[in-house]
Amino acid sequence: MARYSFRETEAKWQLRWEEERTFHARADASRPKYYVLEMFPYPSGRIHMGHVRNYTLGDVVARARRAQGYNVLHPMGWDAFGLPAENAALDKGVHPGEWTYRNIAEMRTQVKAMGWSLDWSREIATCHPDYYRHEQAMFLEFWDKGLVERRESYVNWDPVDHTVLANEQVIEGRGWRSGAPVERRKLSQWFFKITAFAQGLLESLDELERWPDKVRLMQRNWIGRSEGALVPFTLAGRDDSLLVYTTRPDTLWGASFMAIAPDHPLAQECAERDGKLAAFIEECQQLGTSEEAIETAEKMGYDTGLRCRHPLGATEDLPVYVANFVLMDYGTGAIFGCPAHDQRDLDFARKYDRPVTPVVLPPDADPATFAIGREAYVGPGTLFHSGFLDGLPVEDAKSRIIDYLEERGLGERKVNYRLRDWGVSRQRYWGCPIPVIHCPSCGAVPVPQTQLPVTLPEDVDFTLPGNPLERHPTWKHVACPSCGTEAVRETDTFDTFVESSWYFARFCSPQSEAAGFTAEDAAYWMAVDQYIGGVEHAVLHLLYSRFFMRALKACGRIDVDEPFAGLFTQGMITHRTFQDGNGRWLEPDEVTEAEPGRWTTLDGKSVSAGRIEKMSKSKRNTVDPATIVEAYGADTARLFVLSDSPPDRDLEWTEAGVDGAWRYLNRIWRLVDEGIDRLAPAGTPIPDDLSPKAADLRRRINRTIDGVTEAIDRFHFNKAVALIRELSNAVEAFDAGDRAAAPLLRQAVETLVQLLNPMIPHLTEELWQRLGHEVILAETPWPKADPAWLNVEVIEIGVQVNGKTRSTIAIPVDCPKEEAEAAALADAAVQRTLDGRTPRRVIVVPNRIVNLVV
Ligand code: ANZ
Ligand code: ZN
Repeated sequence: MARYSFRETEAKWQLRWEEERTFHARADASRPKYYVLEMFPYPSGRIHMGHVRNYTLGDVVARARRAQGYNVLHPMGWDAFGLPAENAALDKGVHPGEWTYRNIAEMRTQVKAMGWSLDWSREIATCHPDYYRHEQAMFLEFWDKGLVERRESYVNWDPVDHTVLANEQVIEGRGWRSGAPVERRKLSQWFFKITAFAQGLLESLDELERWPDKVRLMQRNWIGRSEGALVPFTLAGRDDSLLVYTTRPDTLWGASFMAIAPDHPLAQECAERDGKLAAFIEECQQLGTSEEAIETAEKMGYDTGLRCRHPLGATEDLPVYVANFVLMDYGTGAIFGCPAHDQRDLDFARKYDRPVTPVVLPPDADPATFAIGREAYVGPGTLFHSGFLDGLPVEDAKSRIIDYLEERGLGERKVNYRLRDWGVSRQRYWGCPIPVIHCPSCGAVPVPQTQLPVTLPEDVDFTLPGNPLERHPTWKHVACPSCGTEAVRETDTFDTFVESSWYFARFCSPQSEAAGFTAEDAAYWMAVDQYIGGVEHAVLHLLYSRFFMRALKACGRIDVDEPFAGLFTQGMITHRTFQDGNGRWLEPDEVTEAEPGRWTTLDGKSVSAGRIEKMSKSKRNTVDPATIVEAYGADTARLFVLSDSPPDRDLEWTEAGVDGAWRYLNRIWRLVDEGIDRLAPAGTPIPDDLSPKAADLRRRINRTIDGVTEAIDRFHFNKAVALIRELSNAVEAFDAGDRAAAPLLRQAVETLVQLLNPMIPHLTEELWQRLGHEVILAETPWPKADPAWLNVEVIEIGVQVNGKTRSTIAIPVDCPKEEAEAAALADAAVQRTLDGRTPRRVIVVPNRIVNLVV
C-alpha cells in the first residue's frame, strides 16, 4: 500500500484542473447558471485563515453546484487600491503599484495552493486601468443621470492619514485605520446620491430572503426611515421662523426649548455678532461629524438670546440654543426639546435649568403625581397636559396633531431618512482618479468619455505628507475640454469602496473593453446567487453595491436591482492568546501544551494563557495558512475549517483539530486504497435480496447522500462532514464476507469519495482515479439518492393464501408478526380471495412472506 502523499497529489490535480481549464466558465443559455462569489481579498501579500475559511465555504458551494449540473461561475480578483500600498511607499520607498502587483503575485500562488475551483481566466485587479476606466465611465454616466453631486460639506478629516473619512470609517470618534481623533473640515466633495434610492433600498430588504436577518436589520437601521413632521416655529421679533423636524409632534405641549446645530445658518448669523458663540461653535467642531462622537459627548449648549413662539401658543416663548448634539445634516438641523420624553433633551434641560413637563402618562400612572426624575419617559401611554390631545394614545395623538397642523398651515407630514449621500472623494494617490477637470470659466467639466482612462502618473513623490497628485509638476495641468483654457484635473481619487461596488459585474465580462460588462453577460450571470463574506461589511460594501446596481439600472446598463440574491456571513477564526512573564504576546508556535490546560514556552517557562480571541496580528495569535499547507496539505486545512463549527459561528483553531482532520484524510485513503481489491467493478448492480446488514448499509448510503446534499444547501457543512464520517464508520464496520459486499462496498466507497469532493478535492480526485474512473470527479454528476432506500426500512413481501401468492404488502423491516398479519388481512386482494372466511392458521416468515391457511 502506498502512503498518501498530499504534496504530490495536490500539485498533480491543481495542474490537471489548470491544464484542462476545468473551472473556466462560459455563458451558456441552455444550462442553469450559478454564480458563487466570496468577498475579494485586499492584496496584503499573504492569505490568512479568514480567507481560508471564506473561500473554502464558497468552494464547497461551487463544486457541489457544479456537480449538480449548474453552469458555475466562481471567479477571483483583487481589491487592489487603498492606503496600505501608500503606507508601504512611505515606509519602504517602494511604488504603491509595484508593491501591490508583487503582493498579488505572492497571494495568487498561495490561493492556487488551496485548490479552490476558481476561474483564473477572469482574474481582475481593480488598480489596473483596464478596470478603473470603466468605473470612470460609470461615474460620468451617473453624473449625467443626476446621481452625482459636488457640494461643500463638513467632512471627517483624519489628521494622520491626511484624508477624508466616511462616517462609517469613523469608529468611536477615531479614524478606522490610523486610530487618530477625527477633526471636522469643510471641503468640496463628490457625492453619489444614494439617498435617491433610500425607499427602494429599504423596501427590497424584505425580498432578500436568503440574506441573514441581522444584516437586513443593520441595513434597515442604517437607512433609518422615520415618519414625523416639519413644524416652523416663528422667531419672536423677526419675520422668519425656525423649521424643525420631529418624530414626536405629539409631545409639542411639552416643548421647553429650541436647539440648532452649530452649523445651522441661524447659528452662524448669531455668531457674527457674538464672539463667545463663535468660540463655542469652534469648540463643537472639534467633535467630528459621526453620530457616535456626538452621542457620547457631554451635552452642551449656548443661548443665542433668540426666542421662538410656540406654534400652538401652549407655553411661554422658547429660548433658542446652539447645541452640540444637534446635527446639521439630519432633518432640518433644528429641534424643539421635550425633556420629559427624550433623554438628550432631559440631560440638556437639567443642565440649563429648563422646565420638564410630562405630556405622556404611562399606563397605570397617576396624573396627579407622575413626574420625571433622571430618566425621560419614552414608553407608550396617553396624552395629558396637551389640550385636545388629552386622553389619546401616543400613536393616535401623532396623526391627530399632524392633521391639525396641516389643516391650519402650521406644519406638514414628513418622512425622513438617516441615510446620507455617499461622499466618495479621497485625497489619496492610490485610488481611481475622479474624471473631472476644473476650469476657471466652465467650472467642473467631465473628462470626455473618449479621453478615458485618466490614469495615475507613475512618477510620484511620497516624501511629503498629503496627496502626491496635488504636488505633481505636470499631471494635473490640462486644457479645459470645453473651452480650451488652462484648467486643472481633479486630484481626488475615489473611495476604494467604489471599486468593490461593481467588481462582481466585471467578472461577468472581465475582458470587455467597450464597457465594464456587456448587457448580455450580465443578463446571464447576474445576480450573484451566493455571496459569502464577513459581517463587518453589513452596511458599507453591501449597501453601496446595492446602490450601484440601481444606479447602473437607471443608466440602462443592467436589469437587476439586487446584486446578491443570497448572502452568507461566516464567523471568525479564533485562537487562544498567550503571554510570557513580561506580558509579551507569544505566537502559538512559541508555546506548547505541557498538560491539558497548562501551557509553557518551548523551553519550559510558564506562560499565561489568555482568552480565545479572533486571530489578530496585535495579539500574535495567528496561524499562517502556509505553514499548515506545508505540513498537512490544503485538504487538511479545508476539512478542518469545515468540520468543527457551523460556518456562521466562530471557529477555534486548534492543533488537535487540524490533527483530527489529517487523520481522517488518511483513514479515507486507507479505506479505499486497502479495500480496493474487494470492490466489485464499477457499475455492478447491487442484488435485490440483501441481508439485513447489507440493507442497512444500503439505506445509510442513500440517506447520507440525501442528508449531505441538504446540509450543503443549508450551509450546515459541519453537519455534512459528520454525516460522511458516520458513513465511513459504517463502511469500516461492514462485514466483507457478506455476499452483497462487493457491489455494495463499491457504491459505499464511491459515494464517500463523491460527497467529500467539495471539501477535500485533491484526495478525492486521486481516489476516484484509483477507483478506475476516467472522467475526473469535477466533471462527474453528484450522486442521487434512491428514494426506495431512503427512509424507514420498508419492504414488500408476498401474501399467500393456501400457498398461492395473492398479493404483496409493504411493511416496515423487522416488524412484529402481528403487524405483518394485520397488514396481510387488511389487503383488498387478500380479502377478495378470503371472501369472508377466517384463516385457520397464519404463518409469518419475517421480512419474507405471510401465508394464510383456510
Ligand atoms: C421633538 C421630540 C420630542 C423628539 C420627544 C424626540 C422625542 P429619529 O427617530 O432618529 O428620526 N432630531 C431631529 N433632528 C435632529 C438633528 N438634526 N440632530 C439631533 N436630533 C434631531 O429622531 C428624530 C428625533 O430626533 C426628532 O424628534 C428630534 O427630536 C430629534 F419627546 O422632536 B424629536
Ligand atoms: Zn472651460
